[in-house]
Formats: sequence, C-alpha cells, structure tokens
Amino acid sequence: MKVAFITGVTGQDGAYLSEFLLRKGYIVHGLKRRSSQFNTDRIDHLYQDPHIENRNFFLHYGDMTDSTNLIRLIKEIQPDEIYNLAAMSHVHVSFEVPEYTANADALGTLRVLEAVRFLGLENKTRVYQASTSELYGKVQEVPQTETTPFYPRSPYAVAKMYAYWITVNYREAYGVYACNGILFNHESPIRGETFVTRKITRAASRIALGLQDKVYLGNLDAQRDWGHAKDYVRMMWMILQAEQPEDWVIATGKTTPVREFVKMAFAEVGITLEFKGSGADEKGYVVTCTDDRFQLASGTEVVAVDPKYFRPTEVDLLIGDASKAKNKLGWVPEYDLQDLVTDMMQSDIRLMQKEVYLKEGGFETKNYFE
Ligand code: NDP
Ligand code: GDR
Repeated sequence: MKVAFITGVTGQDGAYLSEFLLRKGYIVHGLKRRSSQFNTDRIDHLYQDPHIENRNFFLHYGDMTDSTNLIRLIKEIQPDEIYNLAAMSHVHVSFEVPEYTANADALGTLRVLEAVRFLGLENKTRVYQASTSELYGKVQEVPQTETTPFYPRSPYAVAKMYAYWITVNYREAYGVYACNGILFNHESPIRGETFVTRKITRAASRIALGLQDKVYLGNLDAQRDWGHAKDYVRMMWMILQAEQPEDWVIATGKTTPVREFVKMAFAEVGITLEFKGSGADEKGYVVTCTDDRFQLASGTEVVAVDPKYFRPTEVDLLIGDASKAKNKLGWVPEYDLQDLVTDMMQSDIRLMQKEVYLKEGGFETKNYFE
C-alpha cells in the first residue's frame, strides 16, 4: 500500500484528493492546523474512530510555518508521495497579510523539500507542489503554457513563485522527484465561500430563496479559466505517476468573465439577469424569473459592485493550454463550466434550503457579507 502525506488536507483540494487516494487504496496522512473550532467539515466523512484497527486515514496537527513539526511528521510517516497543498490561498487577503503568506506559501514549501532532503528520502518520496496560474499575472502570452514567462501580481503569487522555483531547484540540485502542477482556477460545491464562484453561487441561492437581497462583487471584467476540482486532483496524482518529474499546466482552455459566471449561476434558478452601467456603478437586474419555486420581480437589483473587492493589482485574463498534460499523461477532464455551475448551484440551493427551514422554525441564520 502506498502512503501519501497531504498538507492542506482540510481545504477544497485536500478533501477531494484524500477521497481519490483512499479509493485507490492509499494510506493517507493529512496535516491539519489547530483551530479554536472544528475545521474538518470537508473531511469529516473520511474520519475514522482512532480506536479501531486497520485505519487508512490519519490526521496530524501541524503548520507550514513549523519546520521541526514537518520534519518529525515526515520522518514518522515515511511517505511515498507528498502533496503540498497547504497555503494562505486567497489572493486578495495576501495583500493584507503579505509576510505570513510568504512564510506559509514560500518558506513552507522549502520546509517540506528540505525535510525530504534532510531525512535522506530523495529516492523514496515524490513531491507535488501546488503551483498556480497566478504566476502568469500580468498577461505576457495567451494561452499560457509551461513556457510562458511569469509576472506575479500579488504577495500570494510572488510567494508561490518562490515555491515554484525552489521545487525546480530541489529536483535539479538533489534529484528529488518534485513537480509543479500549474493549476488554473478550479472550483466545486466545497470551494471556500470567499472565492468569487462560491460567493456567487451561495448568493444566487440565498437571493432566490429570499434569504438575502443582493450580492456585492468586485471586478466583473476579470476572466478566469475555471475547471472542476474533482478533475484537477486526479491530475495531481497522475503528475506524480509520470516516469520523469516535470512541471505541468492544468486548465480547460476556455476563459469566462466573472459577469458571465454570475449570469450562469442565476440562470440555474430560472433568473435571467441583465447588467447595466459600468465600473463601480455597474448593477445586475432581474429580467425574468421562470422558476415557479422562486418569485423575483423583474427589475429587482440583485448584484452591485463594491470597489472594496478590487485588488491593488489585478490579473485580468487567464486561459491555459494543457496540451502537454493531455498528450503525455492522457488527461481528459469530465466537467465543463456548465456542469460546474450546475453542480455548485444544486449543492448551494440544498444547503440554503436548510437555512430556510431554520428561519421558518424561528432560529437565527447567519449573514454573509464577504
Ligand atoms: P484552500 O484555501 O481551500 O485550502 C488551503 C489549505 O491549506 C487548508 O487546509 C488550510 O487549513 C491549509 N493551510 C493554510 N495555511 C496553513 C498553514 N500555515 N499551515 C498548515 N496548513 C495551512 O485551498 P485549495 O484547496 O483551493 O487549494 C489548494 C492549494 O492549491 C493551495 O496551495 C492553493 O494556493 C493552490 N491552488 C489552488 C487553486 C484553486 O483554484 N483552488 C489553483 C491553483 C493553485 P485551514 O482549513 O485550517 O484553513
Ligand atoms: P483568484 O480567485 O484570485 O483567481 O485565486 P477569486 O475567486 O478570489 O477571484 C477571481 C476573480 O474574481 C474577481 N472578483 C472577486 N473575487 C472575490 N474573491 N470576491 C469578489 O467579490 C470578487 N468580485 C470579483 C477577482 O478580482 C478575480 O479577478 C484563486 C485561488 O484559489 C488561488 O489560490 C489560486 O492560485 C488561483 O485561483 C488560481
């Protein structure tokens, strides 16, 4: 049985990757942070009673900023594969916490690689590094490939650039089997609630159900290449099964403006939206609502722009070319953007219906303003 160690196991990708590897028969160890509240919602269905024998899923406390903890865990676990997914992953927030972002995302990656080297595991342990399309930043070339120059535009992207190159360096200097997956945006029903897609699908569901009046967004013109996280975690595994360690772009090859994603999400609940105005004055209005379950009058304003969600420097256009992964690794994604939006909306409608029941029962429900 192969043994995997996943940092960031409580995140979107960590949860899907754990499911995927457990289905493949792996023993999975995950790194979780101590939190004052339970933070394992996404993996609770995988959790096993610590008192039973023959477990195959283990969680360990730790942090990317704590090198001795990482060395001790990697020594104990002796993993065949490490998936380094842990990161302060929110681009806008990285402008608020740049130093911490560099510590966790850049030096954290170094700590993992150095642990592998220090423990003499260069010939045993393969390392996957969660690199990102944010490295491309200011558009140099479209579509973006493994050879497109980087121009990072946020503290997050700059930290991830260090992580990218230190991964390449440990491969070249010490022969560690270490790879970068340069993954473009990937989303799912368990996407963090403050990333734009989930913010939109949650809000569209809540607005349709009468739990919220409107949603405030930032730059509606930004264009992203959005795929489904389930397709992307499969690729992380495939990358580590390749004969030679290399770096790989994973993307759908199609790009869509945020505004269009908003329209697609509302369309899932029978609402046609029209945008009027521009920049900070742009607003989205209901044109028709054909779904009998939801009653929104035409002319209702449901989307507004708030400049506070704009970033000091933005990444305007991302569109990736995953030909290398498709040709050499045989990657075929199963979901397109419409499937993704439908999956997210169906899940959020179900989730928000619970809130409606709570509200109708006289219980308080939570507000979401981020
Ligand atoms: P999430 O934000 O959902 O998950 C991040 C994970 O990292 C969480 O488990 C979080 O723990 C953990 N984490 C954060 N800081 C630390 C720390 N200091 N020590 C230990 N753990 C920490 O991200 P995703 O699952 O979406 O992304 C996974 C990785 O892939 C990230 O590195 C991200 O930057 C990268 N990436 C993501 C893309 C995407 O579109 N999703 C695209 C390209 C790259 P907690 O739950 O406690 O917060
Ligand atoms: P991104 O994802 O920055 O691409 O990073 P996010 O969903 O945060 O933003 C995508 C685009 O939408 C615009 N936008 C808004 N974004 C947020 N979060 N909230 C808003 O209200 C809003 N309105 C408009 C943004 O300006 C941006 O252009 C994600 C993360 O998962 C990273 O970790 C990962 O590396 C990259 O994807 C690839």
